[in-house]
Amino acid sequence: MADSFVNFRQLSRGCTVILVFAIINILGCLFYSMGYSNWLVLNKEINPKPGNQTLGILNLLSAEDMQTPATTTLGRTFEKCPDEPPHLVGPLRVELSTPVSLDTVRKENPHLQVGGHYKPNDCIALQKVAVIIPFRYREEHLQFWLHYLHPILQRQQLDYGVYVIQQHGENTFNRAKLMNIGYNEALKEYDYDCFVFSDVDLIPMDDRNTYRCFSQPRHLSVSMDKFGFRLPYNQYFGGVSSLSKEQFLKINGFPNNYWGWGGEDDDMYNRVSFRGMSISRPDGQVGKYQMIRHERDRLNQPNPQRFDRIQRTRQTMDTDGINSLKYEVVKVEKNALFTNITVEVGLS
Ligand code: UD2
Ligand code: MN
Repeated sequence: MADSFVNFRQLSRGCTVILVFAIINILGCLFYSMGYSNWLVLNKEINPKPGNQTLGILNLLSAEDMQTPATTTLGRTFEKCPDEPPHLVGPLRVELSTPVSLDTVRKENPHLQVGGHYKPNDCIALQKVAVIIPFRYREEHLQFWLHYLHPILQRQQLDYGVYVIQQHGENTFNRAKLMNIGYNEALKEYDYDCFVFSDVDLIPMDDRNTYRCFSQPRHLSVSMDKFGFRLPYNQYFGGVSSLSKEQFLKINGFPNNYWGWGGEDDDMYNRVSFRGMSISRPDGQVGKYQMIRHERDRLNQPNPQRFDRIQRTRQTMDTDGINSLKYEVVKVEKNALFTNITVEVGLS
């Protein structure tokens, strides 16, 4: 009897232990599933996917989200940036008498990534923009450009990179070919969807002039001090322009055969209109620019063939452009403020 009593007590103690263990388990499961489902709801609200009603971790993260891990952390998915960036200030004062050192510009822009890249850290940029600058022997202009443009492009909440395409050697300058090279080289690095082509000496005087692409090719530098803040002629497309990847390919890019100063911008205008597109522009206030004063460069004299060439765009544009581009990269250097690509463009 005493033995069976002990056995019975041992048995009931064993049952209690099992029961307590089971309760802990059930509570644990309940707690976990509540927390887990809250996490799912949170994600669904922040990143609603219409038409996709299946709940599951993988379904909540689209392929696009997975390709941009910097903007997506577990349990925290950012919204797209607003159409109108909230920190723009409008008209800007541009002061070009005192040079700014690259060291100063670096300190002014602590959020840049190597190679002169940036993307907003609190929203997903609407476009991925490569800014292409044709360049040779204009160091002081480039310093001003970087000093003014980096803060503007960051306020515009762009996912952008700056590419300075430097012509190697002492041959005649070829601005348009350098633009094509910039397009090609930038795309090797990142999946850009928009390309802004800018002279190194042009500083915007209003940050509402967004360096992005529009439904039609864009001419951004519409009112410049050097032309008395007016458009010199309606077809004028020089200075700063933007084209989406599709628009650029539709016109076969820039011409490669304009050596020396002039004409290549008019050829671009022709290409755009021959492909049935029009030019979009900001208004005269938003499109104000200052050009850093300069002399004509020694190796960029006016191209005497330019008048003939712009008469023949229709015949030449299909065979002269991004599809016929040939060049050699001499070196690629990445510094804190831009990616410098030195290229051999060949002879005129
Ligand atoms: C006008 C146009 C420009 C282009 C050019 C004709 C404006 C504001 N710009 O510029 O877009 O159509 O006429 O080709 O009207 N560069 C160098 N090193 C050189 C030479 C040129 O870096 O030795 C680059 C630099 O980015 C410069 C650009 O090429 O800003 C255009 O050359 P420019 O500034 O001498 O010509 P500009 O002001 O007449
Ligand atoms: Mn100029």
